[in-house]
Amino acid sequence: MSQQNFNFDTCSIHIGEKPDFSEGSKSEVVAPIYLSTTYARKEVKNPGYFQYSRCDNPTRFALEQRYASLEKTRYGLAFASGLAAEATVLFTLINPGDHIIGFDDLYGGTKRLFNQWKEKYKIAVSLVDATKTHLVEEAIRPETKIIWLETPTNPLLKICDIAAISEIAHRHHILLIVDNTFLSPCFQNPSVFGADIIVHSVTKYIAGHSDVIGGAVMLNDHALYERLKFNQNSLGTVPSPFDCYLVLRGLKTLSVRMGKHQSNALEVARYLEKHPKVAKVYYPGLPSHPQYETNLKQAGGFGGMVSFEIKGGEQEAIQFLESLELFTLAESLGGVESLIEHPALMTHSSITAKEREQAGIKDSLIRVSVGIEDEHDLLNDLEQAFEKVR
Ligand code: P1T
Repeated sequence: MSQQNFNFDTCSIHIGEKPDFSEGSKSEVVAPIYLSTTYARKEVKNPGYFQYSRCDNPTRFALEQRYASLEKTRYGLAFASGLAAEATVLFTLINPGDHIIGFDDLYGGTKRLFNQWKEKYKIAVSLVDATKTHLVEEAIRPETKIIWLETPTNPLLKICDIAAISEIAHRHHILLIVDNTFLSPCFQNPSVFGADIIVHSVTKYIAGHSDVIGGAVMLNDHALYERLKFNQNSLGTVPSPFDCYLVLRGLKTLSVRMGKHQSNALEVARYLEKHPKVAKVYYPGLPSHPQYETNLKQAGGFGGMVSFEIKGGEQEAIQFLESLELFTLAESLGGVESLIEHPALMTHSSITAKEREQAGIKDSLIRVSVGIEDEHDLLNDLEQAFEKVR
């Protein structure tokens, strides 16, 4: 049976880690961590496939094959962080004078990167509310090179229509990039809906245990892959072999983890929706979410991220966050443990107050990465913290 025909759960365990029965091999079931930085050659003019570990490394090679299989693309590339992946994509595609269209509710670090590029290379960036597809088309200029989306977005969990925006992008010869971190390839494959490049902060669900910083890029176009691979090497934005091993290991349980993240998140969202001290809940799995139907159309799940506005403002939010005992007050998301944070003061503090206001990130907003602990323990912890808010 060809590996091409395997389904998601099988790919997430096996692709890239096929035992090698050739003579002299140890036929390992788990990919070894190849630490050697360089590879010997017998003849000066005749190197083997592997030469120097920044260019190619066998553990990374195994991971890159798995990335491609999970996102249903031809190619996968592994990076040292989500932002290293993003910076390599920008470096490859964007030249001075170019124009980028982005969703108005992207991760703060992505917006900071755009802002740096804007100042240094004199490019233009338009951030639009991509839940309204027509606003994306209206923002297009002759010099627009890429459209950059997240769906759901970080932290307001807005959803956009990938297929509709992809049709617009391609009609105007623009590349569509989708950051698929929040749903992971377990619940959504943007390439199936026409996205040209998929990026991930592997640090989150893909690695899944809050012990690796990593990034990924997946795509189908061969020429573009060659350019990105060239820059992955020339910029040196590669992950270590040990990190690649940890991600290969974490990926084996991705779909089991995502199922529990999601069922716990739904419980938390329903609980919050009924709570008298909560002003608003953002979760794509609630029928009250404004783009609930769009998400259903393109994704197999809603994920484990929930955001909400507490009644009051910054003071009440801080009081609540500092009263929690099981939820850990920390940036990041997607690990097995529940994390909680204040976007305006934490993950999105790197953008200006004006940008936060435009995106709708209020001082009362709290973002929850719902882990895979027992749901009753999670709800009890939220309840005791709400009781401490005056
Ligand atoms: O942290 P890093 O692996 O470099 O990934 C950056 C990144 C990219 N895209 C999305 C959607 C992200 O959420 C992130 C990182 N986000 C956090 C650290 C956070 O707490 O939101």
